[in-house]
Amino acid sequence: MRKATVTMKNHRIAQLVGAIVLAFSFVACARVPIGVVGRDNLALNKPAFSSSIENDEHTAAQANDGDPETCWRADDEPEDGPEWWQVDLEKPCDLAGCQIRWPYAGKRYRYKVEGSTDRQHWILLSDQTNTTATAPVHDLKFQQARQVRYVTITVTGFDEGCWASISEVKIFGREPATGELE
Ligand SMILES: [Ca+2]
Repeated sequence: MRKATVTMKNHRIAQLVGAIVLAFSFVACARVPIGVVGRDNLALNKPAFSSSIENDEHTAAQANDGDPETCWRADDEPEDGPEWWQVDLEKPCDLAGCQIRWPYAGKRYRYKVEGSTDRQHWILLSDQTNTTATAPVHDLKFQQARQVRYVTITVTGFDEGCWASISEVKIFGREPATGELE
């Protein structure tokens, strides 16, 4: 009889532990975003262009070479318009957002991000022309960025003491399909 009672207690304890494990599993799963933003950086080492470069040590390609220590830097010559940096993702992608790393912390960079399928018609992906952010890393979400192949970041203004320059741009797609870029 005593043995039967002990066995019953063990069974109830096992049930209780199982219920707790199951509850934690649900909580853990609920916190994991599923298939919304791809992890791959679609811009990494893709063809890059810019309105100008300061010198060969700061080319457009250095803003998407995966190295936060290298950067694209525009020249300081008067231009017809604002300086810009552009990447060709080499195929149309549905984009979720991007991350831009600016060279200097504590400085305001004002800019806009635009996307295009054909390099002719552009849509505004993110308007930061009035931003007051001074953090070096900006994470931006795109609402309607479908079939975008080209992404351009146009620098429209910056604080004194810095200039049009970007350390690194990462671009993220929607859905796990981002891994199909090979
Ligand atoms: Ca870089």
